[in-house]
Amino acid sequence: MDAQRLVVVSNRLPVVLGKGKLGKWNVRPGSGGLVTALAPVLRDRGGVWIGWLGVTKEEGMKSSTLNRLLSDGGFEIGYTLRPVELSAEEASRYYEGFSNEILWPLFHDLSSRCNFDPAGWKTYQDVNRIFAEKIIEFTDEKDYLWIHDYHLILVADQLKRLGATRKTAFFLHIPFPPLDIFLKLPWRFQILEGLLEYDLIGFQTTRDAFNFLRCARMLKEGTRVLGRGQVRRVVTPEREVRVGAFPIGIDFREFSELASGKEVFELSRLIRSHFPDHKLILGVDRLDYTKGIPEKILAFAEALERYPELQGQVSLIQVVVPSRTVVPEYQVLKEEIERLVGEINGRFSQVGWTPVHYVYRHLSRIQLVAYYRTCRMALVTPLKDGMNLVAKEYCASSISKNNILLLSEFAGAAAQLQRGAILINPSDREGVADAIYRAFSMDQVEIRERMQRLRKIVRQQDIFHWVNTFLEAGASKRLEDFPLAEMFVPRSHGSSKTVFNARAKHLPEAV
Ligand code: GDG
Repeated sequence: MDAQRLVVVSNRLPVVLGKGKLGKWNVRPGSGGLVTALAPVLRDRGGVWIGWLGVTKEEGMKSSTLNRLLSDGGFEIGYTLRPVELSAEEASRYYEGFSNEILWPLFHDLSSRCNFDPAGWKTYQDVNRIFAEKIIEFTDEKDYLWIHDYHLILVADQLKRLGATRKTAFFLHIPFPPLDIFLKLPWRFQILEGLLEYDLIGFQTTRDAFNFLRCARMLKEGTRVLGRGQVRRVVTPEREVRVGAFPIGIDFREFSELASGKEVFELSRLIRSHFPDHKLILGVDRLDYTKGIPEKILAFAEALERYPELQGQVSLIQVVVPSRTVVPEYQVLKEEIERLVGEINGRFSQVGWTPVHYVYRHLSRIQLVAYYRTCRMALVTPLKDGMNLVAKEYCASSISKNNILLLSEFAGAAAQLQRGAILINPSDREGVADAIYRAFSMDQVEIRERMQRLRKIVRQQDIFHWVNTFLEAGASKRLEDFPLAEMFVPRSHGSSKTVFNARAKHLPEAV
């Protein structure tokens, strides 16, 4: 291993394991914010991605089968996949327990939803150590480690405890809470100290970075924050860490090109034909209480009530993607959403018009982009969100520029998109209802100007911009400075030979 490689570490690998009809295991690409964002970055870079597959040791996959499946998958995507194996108990306490019942709600300012069960804390540390051990096995001191998200805050600390020296950077995809909320965490000092073991810590917004800097100053004695601008230096009595805001972007070109393609065009026509002359509002959310789905449905009902002329004219298509389905709280949320949809449809439906179309499943990328392209308005209502990629994907797919984005003030994306989007407070039901009505009354020139502004920002600050600014801050490198993948064409595709993968030039789009 001569050259420095980019090594991504995240809770989940970017693929999911499933069983086919004959009971044989197979791998499929994964979904979710982190995977959608990072997959195009590492593609063809010949780096390594270390993570858990979402299948526990007890589920009985042989290590040899696992490694074969992953090496085939890695060939196709141009980087190596390295699995971390967890037992059912480890997965449950670390992932469902500590990560998703403590850190997730707390960091989204929803401390009343936290279950501060101390059992999860020990397992969280153990699993972070297991990740650190895998990192030591699969990387060397030259590699650049980029560790992702709240599941893995203690990895740098565990690497140090195991005596390993690595260059480490951490990116938090979710918000970082203000001091008074962070203080509620029983393990606040350990989590803070753990973060301070990285060389660079990246947040989605300056608000999150400032929240963290304040916590560091108040909770760690002798800490000073130096410098100005995007990246600050945090000097503690033991070490120096850099901290900055790096708003994540999307692969704008991919969404824009998909939206212009024939498949999306035809699907878009089909969707339209089911809603003749109706104005369509779109909601796309993972099933999660932070996404404000009930609040959105209630605000839409409020709009129908306050502005009866919208009845028979406007429909909400709400796509909910199943997520964390084993957690009882998420099942309760699903039932609540379904009850609300039923109530509103029961109350307002007319012959030929149903107000809410509810889709509870994972859509293909083509279907998703077809909805983005077709719907006149996207209603994005998180109560709090690190960034919210759906808002950006909607803009990238709005090739006709006749679409309107209504965006929660509490999404990280609001900081970048506020000049083109209509900002809303999702808890203000009447305010959102008024905004929906006003947006549909807006003149075409203003709609186009707003969408053009949005598309420009999303295009300029895309996923490659994000990764390059992060790598420049952390390693004084850009993505292209890491070696291109040297890929061996697998035997089944002909003779075994080495090829070099070249990424197509990243062309700007006229907006
Ligand atoms: C976390 C943070 C932050 C959704 N439905 C389908 C589908 N998706 C894809 C979207 C989008 C992703 O899932 C969702 O991303 P979000 O950003 O909205 O939300 P989280 O999953 O909560 O992500 C978030 C993100 O990390 C990145 O840093 O923005 O704040 O919470 O990419 O396209 N994809 C497909 N079918 C669907 O039905 N194919």
